[in-house]
Amino acid sequence: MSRYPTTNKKLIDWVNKMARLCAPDEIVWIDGSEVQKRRIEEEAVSIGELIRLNQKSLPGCFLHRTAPNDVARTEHLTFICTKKKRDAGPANNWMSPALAYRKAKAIFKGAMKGKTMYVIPFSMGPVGSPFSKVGVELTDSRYVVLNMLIMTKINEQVLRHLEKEDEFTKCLHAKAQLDIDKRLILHFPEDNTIWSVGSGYGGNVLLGKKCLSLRIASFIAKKEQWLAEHMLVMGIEEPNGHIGYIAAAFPSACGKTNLAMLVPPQGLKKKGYRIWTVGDDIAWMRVDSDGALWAINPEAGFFGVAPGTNSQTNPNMVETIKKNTIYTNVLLKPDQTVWWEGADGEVPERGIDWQGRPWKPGLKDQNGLPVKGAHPNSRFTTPITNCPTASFRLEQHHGVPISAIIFGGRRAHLAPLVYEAFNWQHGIFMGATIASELTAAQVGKLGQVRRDPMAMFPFCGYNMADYFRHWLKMGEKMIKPPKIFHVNWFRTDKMGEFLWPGYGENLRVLEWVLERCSNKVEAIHTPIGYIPGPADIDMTGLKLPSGVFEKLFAVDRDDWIEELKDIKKFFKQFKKDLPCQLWQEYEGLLKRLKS
Ligand code: GTP
Ligand code: SPV
Ligand code: MN
Repeated sequence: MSRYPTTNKKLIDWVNKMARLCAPDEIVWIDGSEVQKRRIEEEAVSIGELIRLNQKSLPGCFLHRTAPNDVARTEHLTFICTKKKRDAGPANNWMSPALAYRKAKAIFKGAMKGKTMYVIPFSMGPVGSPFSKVGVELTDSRYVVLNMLIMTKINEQVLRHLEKEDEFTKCLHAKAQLDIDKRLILHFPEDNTIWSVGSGYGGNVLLGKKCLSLRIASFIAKKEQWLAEHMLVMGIEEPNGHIGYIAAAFPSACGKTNLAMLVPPQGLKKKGYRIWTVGDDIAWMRVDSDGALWAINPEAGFFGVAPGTNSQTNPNMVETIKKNTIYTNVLLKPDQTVWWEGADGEVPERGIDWQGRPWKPGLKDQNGLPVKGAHPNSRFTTPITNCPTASFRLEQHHGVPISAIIFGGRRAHLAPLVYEAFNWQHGIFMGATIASELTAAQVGKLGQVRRDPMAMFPFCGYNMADYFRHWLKMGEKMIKPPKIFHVNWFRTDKMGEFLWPGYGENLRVLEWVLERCSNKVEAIHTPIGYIPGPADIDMTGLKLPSGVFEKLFAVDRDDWIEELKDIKKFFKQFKKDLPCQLWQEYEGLLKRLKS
């Protein structure tokens, strides 16, 4: 038998070339088998890369700790390496391909000495679907291998596909010294290549996720006329059996996972709604022959935020992560189970924190600040098939038809609970002007508001001005484009308390969204878009304090005029490249606000 499970010469040559650079002791091809997975788990446990959790209460579950300086995506070390700087655009860090390869080569050189290089052929999306893309990741991390086994499709079919078609995304990863000064996350869209070195954190190293499925895929999607988006996809089944599917883009740690598998609140339960989860982070969408927009989730698992996950906020996720789950940077309890801030049950009396240090409640650091048991960006990796609400259409090659597109963010002030765009072009302006407060999902200043168009600011693999133009053009390709909405679950009162209870209650808003899509309900015209009338959101079983509903939907003209100044500044950085339609929308909004 050949040394390789493939005859794809391009693949074999590339693996050998990268092996010469990284100098591993051996090369192991990952085949997706249970036997091989078990062996890698054993090895990871024996060298301390994973901790086996209590197999009675958490069968097939493990804990992993990353280096303390390696706990979130490092956007300042993430680059788009196109030949021309203009093609990366002002919203991306850019490096010339020649310099990027040279810099990274110096770090990759010999980085796998004494280690194994794993070769992971994977598919994003069902193999053979017109949506799907194949990649191959080379890595020296068993943690990456085991996560990729959950997050992507790895099996015989992928290799068979590579026999017929030799195009694939070349993904190279090495932990190297895990030194932040020698860390680079490089994308070469023109070469269909990703190089990531010096990190062991999810978003930096599970290269099928943000790197391939958003940055590289968005670049391909523009060329091939489809959309690769930072969106959840969910179906809402009405009692008559009709399922309305929505796609929603919120920035990192702003509620996609939670919305994608919500449980209908008490008051709406009797209506008999049922939720179907298609995806919680990424959507690939195409216009099909019927002129409608269809979406798939290219991922096979969730890489979800742990803190705040409990039976009240997200009972479906609590169920999902009971087995075959890898926990990262959470607290280890004495009974070998796990805990995080906002988990179910009592706060444990003691445990081992995410940095491997003894922990107890009330612990303070040198500055007198509380020490968290779990890192705020601690996460779990878990198969979507574990999820009680997993859609029955996950394997369908054409995906699901999208009725509504929703944009949103974390805005303590300004943005109402929900408003609807007047039309597609206005909706693109709405998406292009999303702003949100920074969260623990990225290294940076927590709470600071930044503009995050379509929640893609850190993930667009090309010039965002061209990206906006692409969105505008996609609207023209559809016979009946989805309606576009904006939501904000995070508006607060003067005390900083959330005005809206969120989570399952968000279904009340989605109900209005779907009713708007099927023209079942009227709306009120405001300068920023349509909002629901006071009786149009079903509030059965939910009592908001008096005046709160009005606060949730208030549109403050002065605040919006102020906001437009920031939008103008943001748009201006794209200079002449920004589509004129967005300036038209800007002027239109300003005029409506001033009239
Ligand atoms: P990424 O995986 O980083 O892309 O994030 P995500 O958008 O999937 O965010 P996720 O659903 O994991 O939510 C992140 C945080 O927001 C968690 O701490 C949640 O508890 C909180 N959250 C989610 N939905 C709501 C909501 O409706 N209201 C409020 N107040 N908080 C929410
Ligand atoms: C995000 O930050 O948007 C995530 C987690 O979904 S990561 O995969 O790390 O990017
Ligand atoms: Mn995300």
